[in-house]
Amino acid sequence: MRHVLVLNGPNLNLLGVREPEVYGSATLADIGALCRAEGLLLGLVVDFRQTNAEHEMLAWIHAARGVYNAIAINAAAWTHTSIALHDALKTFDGPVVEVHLSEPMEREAFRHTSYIEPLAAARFAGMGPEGYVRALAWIAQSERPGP
Ligand code: CA2
Repeated sequence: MRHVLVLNGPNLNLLGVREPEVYGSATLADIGALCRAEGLLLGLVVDFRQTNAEHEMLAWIHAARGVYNAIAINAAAWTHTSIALHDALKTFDGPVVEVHLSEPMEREAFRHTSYIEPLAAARFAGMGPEGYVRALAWIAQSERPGP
């Protein structure tokens, strides 16, 4: 079985509780359950995590090398600020897929820079929790052995 690490950054633990007009009504636990269920259908084991501590996110990425086949990440605000996250993701040996619930490019100018995008193999944004499903489907098809 292929193993996928799905990472979520700061404040995403508040999903479904605050700002439903921006991020929808699904909680992070709902999205985690959706990802695990979709993973079963796609033949992926999904490890779904969230942290508000950047050092913890960096440690998870460092430890992912050689353990997980791919990373899907909604880095939340760190997307727009963290060169440390960019550098850590660069050390990972599998594909990195960038995910956002909203489309940052259609929001405030300070969200228009992504430090994840230059190293992301794919990006899904602006489709709510479906973006996570699309990321897993992309990972499943990208790693399927050729004919
Ligand atoms: O659209 C996304 O998924 C974002 O990554 C969400 C981040 C934002 O900084 C990015 O620009 C786009 C913010 C996550 C904060 O989540 C909250 C959820 C509920 C209430 C307050 C914040």
